[in-house]
Amino acid sequence: DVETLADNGVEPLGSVAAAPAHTYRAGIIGGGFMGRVHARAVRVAGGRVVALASSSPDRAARAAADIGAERAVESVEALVGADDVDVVHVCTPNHLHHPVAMAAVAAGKHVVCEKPLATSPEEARELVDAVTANGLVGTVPFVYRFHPMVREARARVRSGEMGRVLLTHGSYLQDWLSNDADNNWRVDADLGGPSRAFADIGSHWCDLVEFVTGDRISALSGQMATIAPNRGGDGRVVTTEDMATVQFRTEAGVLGSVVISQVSPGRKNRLLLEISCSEGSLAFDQEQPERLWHGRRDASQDLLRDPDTLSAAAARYSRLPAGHAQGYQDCFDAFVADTGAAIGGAAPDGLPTFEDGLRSAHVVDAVLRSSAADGRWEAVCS
Ligand code: NAI
Ligand code: SOE
Repeated sequence: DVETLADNGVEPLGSVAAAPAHTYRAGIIGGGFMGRVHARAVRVAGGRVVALASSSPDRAARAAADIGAERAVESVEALVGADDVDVVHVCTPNHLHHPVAMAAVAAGKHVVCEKPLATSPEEARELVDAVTANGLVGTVPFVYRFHPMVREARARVRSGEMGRVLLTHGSYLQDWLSNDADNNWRVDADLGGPSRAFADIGSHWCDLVEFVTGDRISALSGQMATIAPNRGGDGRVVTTEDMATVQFRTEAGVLGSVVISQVSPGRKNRLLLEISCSEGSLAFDQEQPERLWHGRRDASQDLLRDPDTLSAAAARYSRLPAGHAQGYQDCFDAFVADTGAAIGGAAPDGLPTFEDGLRSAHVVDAVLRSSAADGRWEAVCS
């Protein structure tokens, strides 16, 4: 009853084609937005969603039926201990990432753990050490890395054709908390962790800028603000931030800044990354993922994803011909396929691992420290 990525008849993503065949029987924990997206990606990669657990047996049963998992299991413990689960996907609120992923590793499972990998660098480090010690694969869905035009930007910067990186800047703006009555588990520090907006979405931006440039943020000055301290009407004061502004410098001495907000009306999921280099500029907007702006002094270009004309790195993640739009789910499909390839022994370029989750936890920690000290410059630990 074991399916493999190679023999199930699903046309593999480019990166998977070369991977050895192996099993990918997923157990998903958490049946919300991400549970559904992960389940689709597992199937596209040729795997099976054999089990699903959620916050109660009832919710698990409903989510399993909705998502199409083969069975619902009554508890997280039962799922991580199930003999027919090869890979545990942790899609729960943030405070559970560390304990659930640790339990999965202890049971000998590979783990895909949602971001933030943990709510502190110490716990993220424990997870890195645990997968390493047990020879398991641990990945974190920093999925914007899988947009072909992000790969194109990376290839252009890394090849040297853009010249020297001079400045990186951008923003990640959302509006789903812009009314004071808007609420979600992410708002509660006990469930979401001490940083909300920055850990939730700033983490993606910082991962992306480091991924594209290959240069790490070494020090930063950040400020956080909470504009709606009484969400939910339960009398509890909200301690997590609605917005953050961060200026930083990198190991290579490049300056940068980013603005993070979950209270910017009209902006749904607008991650904008712009890189100014000596020979030109590049800009990627997550809401226009088929495009990459390449600015030049003489003639700027809005490049459209086209596997026939872009770099091999962008073509590798192009599942569809030019003009047939790819998007968010495609990124997850590629991410899970590459996770499967890694489990099979391959080393897909740019696969975000627990090490990247730890890295992100350090960046978040530096922003929290800096903001608490009124914007004092803080080193990002590594
Ligand atoms: P959600 O609120 O839609 O779903 C959370 C699920 O966890 C629900 O099904 C809930 O019943 C379940 N859950 C709650 N307590 C549980 C418990 N004790 N045991 C088992 N299950 C429990 O949240 P969403 O949007 O799916 O987010 C989940 C995680 O995914 C978060 O950590 C978030 O940061 C991350 N995420 C990542 C994205 C990405 O692009 N990589 C996108 C969206 C979310
Ligand atoms: C909510 O802010 C959210 O779903 C994040 O949790 C995801 O990581 C981001 O990709 C989209 O927005």
